[in-house]
Order: sequence, then C-alpha cells, then structure tokens
Amino acid sequence: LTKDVVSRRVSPGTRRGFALTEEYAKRLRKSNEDLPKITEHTTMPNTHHNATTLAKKTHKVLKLDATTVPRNQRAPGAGGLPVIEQRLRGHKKEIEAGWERSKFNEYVSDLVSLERSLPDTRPVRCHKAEVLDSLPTTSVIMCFCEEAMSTLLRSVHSVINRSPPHLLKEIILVDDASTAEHLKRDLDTYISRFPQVKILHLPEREGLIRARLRGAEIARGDVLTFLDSHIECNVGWLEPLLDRIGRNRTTVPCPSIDRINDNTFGYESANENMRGGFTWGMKFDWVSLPPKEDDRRHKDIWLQNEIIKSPTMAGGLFSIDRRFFWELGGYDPGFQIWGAENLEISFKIWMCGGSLEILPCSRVGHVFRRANPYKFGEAASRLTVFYRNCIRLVEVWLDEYKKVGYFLFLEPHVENEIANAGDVSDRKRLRDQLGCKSFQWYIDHVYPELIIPDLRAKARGEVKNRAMSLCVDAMHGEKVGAYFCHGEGGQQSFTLRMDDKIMLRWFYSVCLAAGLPVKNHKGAFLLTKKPCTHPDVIAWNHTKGGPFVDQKTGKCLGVVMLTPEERLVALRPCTQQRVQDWTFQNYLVE
Ligand code: UD2
Ligand code: MN
Repeated sequence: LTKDVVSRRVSPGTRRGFALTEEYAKRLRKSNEDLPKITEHTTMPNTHHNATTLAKKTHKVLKLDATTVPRNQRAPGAGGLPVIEQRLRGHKKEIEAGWERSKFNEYVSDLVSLERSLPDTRPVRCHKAEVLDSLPTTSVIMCFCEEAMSTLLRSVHSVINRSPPHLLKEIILVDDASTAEHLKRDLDTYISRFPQVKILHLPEREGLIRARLRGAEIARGDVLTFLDSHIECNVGWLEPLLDRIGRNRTTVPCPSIDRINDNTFGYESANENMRGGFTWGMKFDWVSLPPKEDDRRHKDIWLQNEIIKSPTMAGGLFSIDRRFFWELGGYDPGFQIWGAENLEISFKIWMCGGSLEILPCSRVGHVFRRANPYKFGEAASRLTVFYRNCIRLVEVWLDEYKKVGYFLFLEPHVENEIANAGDVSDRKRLRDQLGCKSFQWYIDHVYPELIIPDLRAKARGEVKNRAMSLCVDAMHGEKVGAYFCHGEGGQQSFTLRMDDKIMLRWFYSVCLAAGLPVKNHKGAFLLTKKPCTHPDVIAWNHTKGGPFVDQKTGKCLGVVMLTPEERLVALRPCTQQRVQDWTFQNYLVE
C-alpha cells in the first residue's frame, strides 16, 4: 500500500471547479515532502480522539477491495486511467450517438470494465483512519432516469464490491420512468443475481427529488446513503461516512467527490481542500477553505478521520440517519425534476440542529455532465423548473435574505414564475414546528465568509437606448456591446449603484470602465469591465431617460458601429441627441 498511495498523492493543480491557489499548492507539495515514510508500524499521536470516543472500540478502515490493482493492466480504463484514443478509431458514429444519448462518452464507458480497479485517491494519512467497530447499516438509494446501462451497473458493482456486506442493508434503484423499455428488462434480469439490490420502476416521472423520497420510504437501513447513477465508489468509502453518524446521528457526511472524466472515463482525484458554498443565484458552488480552517488542517496533517465542516453539499452523494432525514421532513416534494434540493437540505441540516461535513477519507467518483440526458417536461424548460424550485427554497428558508435570494429581481421572467412555484405553507409550518434557527444564524455561524451584496441601488435592469431598440450588453470577454434587447436579464442586466457606477447584474462586483480609444472615431473610448473599485471605473451623472455623462471627462455613453455586425458602447463627445439617451428598466429612487 505504502508505495502506491504515496505516489498517487493529490497532484496540486487547477481544474474547473477545483481551483487550488498557487500558494496553497506550494505548501501542499512542501508538506508532502515533509511526511515521514509510512510503514504499518508507524505510530502517531492520536490527536483527534477525545475521552468519549476513546472509550469506544475502533478499527482501521477495512480495505475490502480486490480490484485496487488491475487484473489486466491493458484493459480499457484499468486503474482509473483514461481510455486512449486509439481505441476509438473508426467508431465516430457510435461515439456521437453515445454522447447524444447520455451527454457523456457512453461508447467509452461501455469499453470500461464494470468492476474496474481505481487509484486510491485518499490522502495518505487516511491510511490510519479508524472507525467504530459497531457501525449503523445503510440503504443505498440510487435514482436514475435515462441512465446508460454501463455507468449504472458500474455504480452498483462499485457499491457491492467496496462496501462491507454487513453494513450494506440493501441497494434501492429507483427507475424514474426511463423510456427505454428493452433496457428495463435487461436491467431486471441482470440485477436479479444480486439479492441485496431492489429495483423500483416508477410508473410516472417524478423527478430526482420525489424519486429519492420514494426510495427512502421503503428503505430499512439505519442510514440512507444517496448516490447518483454514474458514480464509482472507491476503496474504503463507506465506513468513514457511517462512523460519523454512529458518533452523532445529526451529522450528515458527504464523501469527497472525485471526477470521472466525461470523455475518457479517467478517474481524477478531487482537490480535497474545497468545501460547499452557494451563489445568490441559488447554485451550489465549490469554495476554498477559509484561511483559519486551512491552517488548522495543515498543521494537523496527521489528523485522522479528518473532516471539513461544509456550509452546503453538492447534493448527489451523502449519508444521513434515516430517522433524522424524516424528522427534517425529507425533501420538499414540491420540487420538480432537478435542482435546489441540495441547498434546501443543506440549510435545513444546519438550521435545524444538525451539521454537514465532507470527508476527504471517503472518496466517490462522479461523471460531471454538461447537459442532462433526460427531458424536463412539456410545460417548462430546465431553467424554469430550476427557478420554480429556487422560489420555494427562498420563500421557506431565507427570511429577510429572501430579497437577496431574489436574484429574480432582474430576471423578469422569474418574477412571473412566483405564481407557478406552488404553495409553500406546509414547508413553512414544518420549519416552525422544528424550531429551526434563522438564516441570519446560519450566515453568522456556518458561513460568515458569504458575501452579501448591497441591495440599495438607484436603478436596475436593462439599459435601453431611446432612439434605437438596442440594450447595453456586457457580453463575454473585454468588450461591452449594444445589442437587440432580449428581455432575459443576464448579460443585459445592470445596476446603477448608489456611488453612480454601473455594475453587471447586481451581485457581481464588476463595473463598466473606460477602455481603449476607438480607431477612426475621434474622441471615442470603448467601454470595458473592471472590478468596481478600479480607478478606470466610470461614475455617471444620469437622470431618468437622459444621457449617461462621465463625471470625470464629461463624455457621454454612445454607440459605435465597428462593422455592421459589431455594435459596441463607447464614451463619446456629447451630442444632445436622442441616440445618447438611455432608460434603465427600473428606477428605484426618484
Ligand atoms: C447535482 C447533484 C445531483 C442533484 C443535482 C441538483 C452531485 C454529484 N450531483 O447535479 O445529485 O443534487 O445537483 O438537483 O452532487 N434523475 C432522476 N430523475 C430525474 C432527473 C435525474 O432520477 O428526473 C437522477 C439522475 O439519473 C442522476 C441523479 O438523479 O442519477 C442526479 O441527476 P444528475 O446527475 O443529472 O444531476 P447532477 O449530477 O448534474
Ligand atoms: Mn450526476
């Protein structure tokens, strides 16, 4: 074990969603060098054990897995290596069809063994992690909709192969009305060889949230462990999760989520120095550990069974005491299809007496997809479904921060959705009955790093030209354009702040600033985007429906047409003409 694990240390680097600061990467490399060579006999002080846990009997995490070392080094994907391109030659059509169907490289997934070996991505110190001898049992609940057979079965195999059998009460597969009939039959036949696997075919599409509830209703384990249907559990993944609940039933642990590459199916170790946060657009977000927490972990590199307290969870993978889950009222069954349930349960866990953790010593890989392979229904788009779910979440849990949570403010079509989000009085009642703490408490005690945007403003919304039907458009990259008003908010929504700067959306601290001179347009300067504190950021004089005048140069906001396709906004000498007049969608102070 020693050699292997040491050579597979977390490689510091940057990956989408897993950013490591350069400084931290350096420290991590340094600390890795500092580690003594480990042998089975190395004894290190038991820093984490307090008096009560010492009294309980513990053992090192079981290493059941027989497939850590590939049986066939050359099998595709063996050892978690990416499938090489050579294998794909001449299969372009099938590969494209696979992507179309599953939104990941299904052809490649099909090549990879259902029981492939994986690199042990746990930090080296986990090798000494100890867990209670007596642990609660778990039901594993896996919902799926239009899932590829190979990813689904590999998920199931990985749970069976890498979980101590006496702790795995059952696996409950919930088929959320997948449409492929023949797959259903094949699946039932295949699954029938595993007595511990049950499969529930829902007659109607419920969405992942209600599908999970259906699974949870029939579960009999002490603990519910939810997993997505395109995952691979790694060696020793389960015991650390159950250990945390065994010690305290209101603790909700999540494994560290490794990444299974959606194209090559290579297994990539996650940066374990991140935790869960959220944006005011109510999206889950990975954030780096606050410096204090980071230092603590760093000093204590030998911290065993280490944990990261996390304000939120990504949503897909976690264990929770079954009774505690129901005491908290499960999920809001009013949530449709996908989204927002991850923040709902996160807020609820913290505010109603529990705590949420990420365990770097428990690793599960997940295929992160860029799109969904399933439909969102006739009535609503993915975005609309998500907004409706967010509205329910915000209404019930955010208290006076509801307004901030209503990023909706500027997204006109979202305001229309409030009526469609459904009644939430039951959920509010539940919160009262549970006697949960306030959202302010959550921010103060759980997530003090959260940035709360200043809601005061002079005006908000799209900035529309009065002579042409054009709106200021933040676009992507450096430039700022003038485009047809699309009425969708997004890049066309701005805030005129109390300090007279124009900020993108209303929560980004990025403002419109003066940029480069425009060729062939005398005295004109392009606009660009800079952090709102930057000296190039422009403060404007503006009255409702009139020009925007740069307080420094006295120039006006105008449009330059560089090519028939490219219209940009610029600072130009003022002309007193209507083409330089603009209206903000909402003026908040007269
Ligand atoms: C993330 C979570 C996911 C969920 C979601 C927000 C991880 C790794 N994943 O998105 O678990 O919390 O955020 O809602 O944290 N499914 C159904 N019925 C449906 C739709 C989906 O059963 O109508 C299944 C699907 O097959 C999958 C699971 O639910 O196994 C999660 O869906 P996803 O993989 O599309 O979500 P993901 O990973 O993008
Ligand atoms: Mn997923």
